[in-house]
Amino acid sequence: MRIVEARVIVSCPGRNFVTLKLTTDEGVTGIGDGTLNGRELAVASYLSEHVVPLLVGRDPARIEDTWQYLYKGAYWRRGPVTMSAIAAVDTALWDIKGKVAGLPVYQLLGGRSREGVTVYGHASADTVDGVLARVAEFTRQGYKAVRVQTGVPGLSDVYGVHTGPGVYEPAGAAVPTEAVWSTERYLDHVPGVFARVREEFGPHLRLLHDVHHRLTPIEAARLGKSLEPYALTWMEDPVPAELQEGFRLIRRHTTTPIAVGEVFNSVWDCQRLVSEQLIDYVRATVVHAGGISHLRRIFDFAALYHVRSGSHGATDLSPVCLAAALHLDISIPNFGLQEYMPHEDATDEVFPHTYRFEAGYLHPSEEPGLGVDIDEELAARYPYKPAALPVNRLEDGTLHSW
Ligand code: GCO
Ligand code: MG
Repeated sequence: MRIVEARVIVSCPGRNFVTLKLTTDEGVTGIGDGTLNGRELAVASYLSEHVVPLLVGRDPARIEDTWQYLYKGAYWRRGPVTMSAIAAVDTALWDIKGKVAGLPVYQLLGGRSREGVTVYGHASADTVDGVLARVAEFTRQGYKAVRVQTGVPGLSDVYGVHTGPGVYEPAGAAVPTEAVWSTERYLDHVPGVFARVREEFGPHLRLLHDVHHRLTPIEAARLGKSLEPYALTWMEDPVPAELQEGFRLIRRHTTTPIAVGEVFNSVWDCQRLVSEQLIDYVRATVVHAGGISHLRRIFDFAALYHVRSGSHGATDLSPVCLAAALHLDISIPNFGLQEYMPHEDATDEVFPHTYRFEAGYLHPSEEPGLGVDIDEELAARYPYKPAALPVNRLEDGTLHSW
């Protein structure tokens, strides 16, 4: 079998997505997600200019060899653009392999290790009362784990607080919008929010919080310590993770578990964090970490050190990425949690899929391959719209992490 066509599809059904579609001489197709929020066209052009010409004529069965060919063959290794492009190819090849075998991809990865994939939902609101109502809705829908984010008094626009039904990341403007950030106000506010949530929902609901890279190690240590009475499942991205040694300082001070990795692209980005047991969950994802093949390598490495998976699953990753993540989640031994935010209807229509949510769990598709497709005609009706993520500035105007 040979690949005869590779097409890069950029579409904006609610938000921008980059999808690679491969077709073989026997008419089998496979798709992979290559979306890098806010930098989509860099991956689209990397794929169409530098990767597509190398794929035509290749044997789609040779997944690992193709991965190595694109990784080592580029000479310039790693980085989000390269690794998202490789991920798109890798995911599409697993899709093809599953279809050829007549098996869902998780069967090719070793089969089921659990009955369902436990997911966490996003409860957010400007006020604490508002967020309590949102958490209650999630528990009614059967969620076992909920991420809690609220507004911070004195700050008008804070990461992770939904601005309306179905609206998530405000990647709306071509030029980033700017918000004002105050670490002092934030650290003062957050422990009280979790005190209220625990008081209302008791000890069993799993609670998470995303710090979104905005603290220094000692500030994160203080936050982790102040959250200990509320037994969080994880505190996410407490500091930017370029400085892996920084986590030693956090670890010295708190037993609040730590999840990191949504901006990681390779096993090398988490090598020290994992091998020194400085984190508890690794949040790398199929699309940004080199596809199913490389993410499985990351999870296998993590398993040696009692680190579990906690894959990123925001709506800026397409349903193709989520479908692929579920095949890994159901099969790996060290699964932790999967982030889940339902996509908007327009996105789901462009990417018809057969994974499903039920009572707090997602279930991967049982169809051969990934069990997700792209409706190209519909996709063409949603042209690309430039959209950047916001930036944060401190009250004095200094640029800060968003
Ligand atoms: C999460 C992430 C997202 C990112 C987004 C960036 O935990 O879901 O932090 O909210 O901000 O994926 O594009
Ligand atoms: Mg996050």
